[in-house]
Amino acid sequence: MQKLALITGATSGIGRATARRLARAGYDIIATGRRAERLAALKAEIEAAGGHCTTLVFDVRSEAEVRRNLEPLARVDLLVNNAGLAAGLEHIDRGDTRDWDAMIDTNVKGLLYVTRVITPKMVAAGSGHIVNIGSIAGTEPYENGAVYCASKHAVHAISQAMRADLLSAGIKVTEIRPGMVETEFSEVRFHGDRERAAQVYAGVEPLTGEDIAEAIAWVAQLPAHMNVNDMVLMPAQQAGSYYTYRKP
Ligand code: NDP
Ligand code: 8X3
Repeated sequence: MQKLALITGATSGIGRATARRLARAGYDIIATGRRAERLAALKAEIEAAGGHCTTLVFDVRSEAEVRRNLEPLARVDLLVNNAGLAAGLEHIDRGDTRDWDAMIDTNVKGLLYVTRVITPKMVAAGSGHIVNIGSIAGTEPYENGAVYCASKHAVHAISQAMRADLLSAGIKVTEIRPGMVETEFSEVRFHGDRERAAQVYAGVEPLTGEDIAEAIAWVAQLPAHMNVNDMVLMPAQQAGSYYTYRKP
């Protein structure tokens, strides 16, 4: 039977690259996100290359939308919980609480809503693999990033706990925790300020969405008895949240 991969946040960056990569690996793809046109373009691209892609347009922050879209799915072999964002980069006394809500509602609650619908299907099937996209921010909190870092610390804790919860059901849980990846992430963080976003990557050769997709495709194809629990990936010029070597 054809394997089915569900990827949240497939309209851009890591999620879109993962949908393309897993389609090339032979998965049928369910690509989700809020931007319908981008999902339609991705579907056309995957199908032109001989793959299969279904698209679902919904906001992971809405439990009702998540349930309406995902409950009808018969089965999912691989769930990539990728949808997420950073919004703002401010000291705690100046942060915008709307940014905080967006990050917590998307990165934490959205991941939980999706997981709550998909895991019973995997438990019933007696197999499955969940890949949560965490971050190095999930273990290394940095100045100006309290709420984003808190949301990724939550993903780190949830990943470890759900791995234990799902162990006896034969479901693997992998957390992929990237450092700097050049996607639309910084543009979103700076509310559309492209110049400021470009500065994040100045003097560095960052990872790409394709690099992370390669790692996801690798962990997904390991033999049944073998799991990667936690994978940290960084550009060669980065050693953690606090250390980046920028070429002059
Ligand atoms: P992008 O901004 O390029 O992609 C984010 C994706 O998430 C988009 O497809 C977007 O789709 C989706 N998304 C955001 N909010 C929602 C929502 N409310 N409902 C549904 N989908 C949503 O960033 P990245 O690819 O870099 O980010 C992907 C993940 O990787 C995030 O969880 C991020 O925290 C994590 N990460 C990124 C790093 C980086 O340096 N780039 C490093 C470490 C982790 P749409 O807007 O169409 O809904
Ligand atoms: C994204 C990487 O360093 O901006 O999670 O937090 S960082």
